[in-house]
Amino acid sequence: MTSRRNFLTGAAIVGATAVGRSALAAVPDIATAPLPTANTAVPLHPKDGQPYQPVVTLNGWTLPWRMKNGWKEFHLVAEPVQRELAPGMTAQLWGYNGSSPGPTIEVVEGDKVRLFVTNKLPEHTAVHWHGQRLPSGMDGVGGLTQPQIQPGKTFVYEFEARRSGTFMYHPHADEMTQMAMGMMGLWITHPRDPKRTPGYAPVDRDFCFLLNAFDIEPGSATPKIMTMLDFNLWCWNSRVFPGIDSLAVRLGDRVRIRVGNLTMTNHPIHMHGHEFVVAGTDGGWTNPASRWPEVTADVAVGQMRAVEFTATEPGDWAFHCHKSHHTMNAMGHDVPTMIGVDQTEFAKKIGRLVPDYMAMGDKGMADMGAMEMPLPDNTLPMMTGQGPMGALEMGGMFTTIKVREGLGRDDYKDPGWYKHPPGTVAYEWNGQLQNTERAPTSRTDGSETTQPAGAPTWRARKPQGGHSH
Ligand SMILES: [Cu+2]
Repeated sequence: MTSRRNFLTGAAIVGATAVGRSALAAVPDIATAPLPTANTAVPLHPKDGQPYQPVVTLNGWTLPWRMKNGWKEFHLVAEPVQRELAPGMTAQLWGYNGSSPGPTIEVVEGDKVRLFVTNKLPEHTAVHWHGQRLPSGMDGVGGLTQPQIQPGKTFVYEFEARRSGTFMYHPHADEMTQMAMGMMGLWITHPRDPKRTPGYAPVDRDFCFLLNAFDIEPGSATPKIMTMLDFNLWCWNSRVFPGIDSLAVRLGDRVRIRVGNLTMTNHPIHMHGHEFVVAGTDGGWTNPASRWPEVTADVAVGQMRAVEFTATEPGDWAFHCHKSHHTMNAMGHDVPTMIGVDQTEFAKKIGRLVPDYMAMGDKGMADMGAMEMPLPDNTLPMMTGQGPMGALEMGGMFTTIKVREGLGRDDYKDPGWYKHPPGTVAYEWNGQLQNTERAPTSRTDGSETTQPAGAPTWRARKPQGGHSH
């Protein structure tokens, strides 16, 4: 983290001299992602214009701008990028300014925004500004509202940021390819007058990220773009656990998390330890009277949900998609269910033909988390990530919200694992166990029985070879 801060300080000095040069230029400088590109950058506080609390883009960064004659000018470059999805796997993607997703764009309601878009892809593109009110011709639908931006060309978009809220940008040209390759980004419009913006309330920490998915065959690096549903890498901002940074939150902070979905399926985003309300969508801030408490918010395809809560509970709280397949990864879906199948004899026979053969999954898939299996290069195992209590058995849309006392205002670095107060951790029972009693089952005639008629008897094979009923 220290090295990243040093780097950012260095970048700011370089940037200051570069701005002097580019102030004379017609097109703003091209900012590229700070290195390492997959780290969460410190929030970019506005150096001019209206003040606001900047967002923190999870494993991402905010695009610097320049002011020119009353316009806030940005320069996006659509280009091939390399993205580390998690340690051990780097993908060949398409993105903007050196990263996928592209940098977050932050403006203030009422800003006049000018965006230069340069196409360095091998095919045409166009950028759609999802959710914005703008002139139809600035909406970025290639072929409908503008000609496509051909390779090597630069287009200019100009519009006023009319409404505060959370938006997205993505190509509206060969979307299937370009979004499957990772082209997307977030756009935040901060309110000009926070006190007079219905439904809006300031927060201490304001996080944002996009849900995206890739289908990359084990051992390769380029997504398969024809995949419609059967993706094998479920990402937040093109990262999978344990590559997704934790969200560091100070105890007592009011927190907003903005989540946009540009995958091909919905994701019920679930938070442990706290309740939240959906305070905003890509349509705007919700009416406070319309809100109800939730611990899971379903984010449908092409939707954004801004959830808000007060971090009152110290600890390491899991925060993840509730579709269990989306918190795991790779391996594909072709693995048969082997639970309860005794593979001993089968494995012996196969072992004669294939010496490295391993029987797996007969007690569930949890063994896989601790097992180091040989994998092709540039492949993520199905479940990795070590927690303080053992293997975490997660590998996709999963991270933790780390609520701690006394964090600094702009301190987002990982505070390490939570130190539980004595007597607050689930523990093993070492006393006597009573015989299990079956609850009585009602019959339709009103009489009761302790055993349903014709109930089957189960024989489960225990790991140590013992038997029980
Ligand atoms: Cu999901």
